Amino acid sequence: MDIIFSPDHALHESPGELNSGEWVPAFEKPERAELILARALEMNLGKVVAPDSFPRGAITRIHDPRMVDLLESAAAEWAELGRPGAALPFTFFTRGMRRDRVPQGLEGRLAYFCFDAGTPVTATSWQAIRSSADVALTGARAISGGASSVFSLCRPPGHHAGSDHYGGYCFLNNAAIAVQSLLDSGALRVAILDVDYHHGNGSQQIFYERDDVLLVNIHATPDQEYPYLLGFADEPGAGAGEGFNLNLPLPWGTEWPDWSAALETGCARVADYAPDVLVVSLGVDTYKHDPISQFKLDHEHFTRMGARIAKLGLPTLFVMEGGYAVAEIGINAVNVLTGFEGA
Ligand code: SP5
Ligand code: ZN
Repeated sequence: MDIIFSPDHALHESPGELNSGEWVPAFEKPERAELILARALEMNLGKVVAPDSFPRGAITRIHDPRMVDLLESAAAEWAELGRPGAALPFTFFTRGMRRDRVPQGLEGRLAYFCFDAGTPVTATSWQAIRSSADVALTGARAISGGASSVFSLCRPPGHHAGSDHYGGYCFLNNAAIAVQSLLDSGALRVAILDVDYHHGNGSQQIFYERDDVLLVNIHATPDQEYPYLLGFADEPGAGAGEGFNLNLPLPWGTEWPDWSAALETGCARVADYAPDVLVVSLGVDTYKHDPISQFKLDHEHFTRMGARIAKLGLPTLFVMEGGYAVAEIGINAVNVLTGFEGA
């Protein structure tokens, strides 16, 4: 399968993050994408294709234009105020606060649109963020054009970003932007299978009231794990979208037998929905040595995951999300893809 990749991803590099109360080097770093690409080439997965530039309108089909503006200008505004480092909020939205007006100042807009302290905007982040959306959109267009599978090697990742909020190392929801472009190009129903260790809260919020997108999420239970405030089992979708969201939360320590049972459940739901296209939000932070995660999958399980997904027999767009065991991220991510192709 083709690999859509842009070297511009490296323009986003977080200066560091808080982990258990300590300032540490960022887990989401440029090496991740470079090592996945190197492994994909080593395994002859396919040819590398540069993304095209898509109009901003493809992004604002999903995201509030005011948030897109903020991501584009935050770093320059931050510097103009004489502040060092990257743009980060100090306060966050909570119960009882106003959601009906966006404050004028930069700090206020960051507080309004950003939901965590792990997602800084640096001077060159926007170009990387935009390129990541273009990588997803280029993959979607290839699928619309008849490709049976494509790997969009997105970085930064996207599934934590909602229509009007960003966080969790994610700025724009690349998978959701791709899904909307698939629908706009003629697909009637699209399913998202999110296998990242963390719940894809952004994707869920975006599609929660829609029946043209089925979202299946397999992830660490929010009772124990980030993003904590969404991703429980009793979130079936609402309105027209009722029945089109399936959360399969699992406890810390989950190993392959329980994880693959959840995958069976999820795949059965996808098959029942009979979508025109499947988009896989591909995180490999379920790996047993992931530094911020607590599932116990090993290399071979990623191969089996890919083979099971292939059995659905659907045109499939893989969109890269998380995975922080950097030394082995290439093996794990590419195992899913070769497992898919070998099935
Ligand atoms: C795309 C993606 O995988 N985003 C993940 C964002 C997670 N960020 C915060 C994780 C906090 C985990 N705390 C772990 C403490 C271990 N010492
Ligand atoms: Zn994750």
